[in-house]
Amino acid sequence: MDVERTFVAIKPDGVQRGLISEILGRFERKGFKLIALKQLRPSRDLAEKHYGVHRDRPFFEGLVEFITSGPVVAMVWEGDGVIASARTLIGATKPLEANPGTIRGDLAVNIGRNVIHGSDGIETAAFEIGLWFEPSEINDWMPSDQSWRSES
Ligand code: DAT
Ligand code: MG
Repeated sequence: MDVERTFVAIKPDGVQRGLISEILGRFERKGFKLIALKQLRPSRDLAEKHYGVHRDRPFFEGLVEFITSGPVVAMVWEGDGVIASARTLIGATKPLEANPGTIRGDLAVNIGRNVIHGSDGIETAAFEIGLWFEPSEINDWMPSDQSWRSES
């Protein structure tokens, strides 16, 4: 399994509902490594680029309005297979269809307020990390228990 990096963001609803520690804790306890973290209110330009693939969808305008409505907690997590695993931890896009045990399954009911974003593939992850973070904001560090964090 390759060491990957993925972009994860707690959306304004997650921040305002006081779910930051709950969500961060799930990634931390899983064993992934946090290598970048900041809180920011995204600009419209950033939001439109981030959700560019959805530009022609009917929900696009509402999505951009929502994600720019307040602070977001933006993160980069690193680890073996972290891109797909983060998506598993997050759960299905529609919270009512997300499995119990997932973040959306446990903490959300509304597709337009589904608490968290996670990159959906290798290319998207690289694009989103570069969009949200300067290289100098990403910390390459070695936890003392690094060898416990991989499969072999
Ligand atoms: P995901 O966030 O699971 O990657 P996505 O990339 O398909 O889902 O969509 C991005 C976000 O857009 C999603 O988290 C919530 C919103 N969204 C998606 N489909 C929607 C819909 N049918 N109605 C309203 N919002 C929607
Ligand atoms: Mg997506």
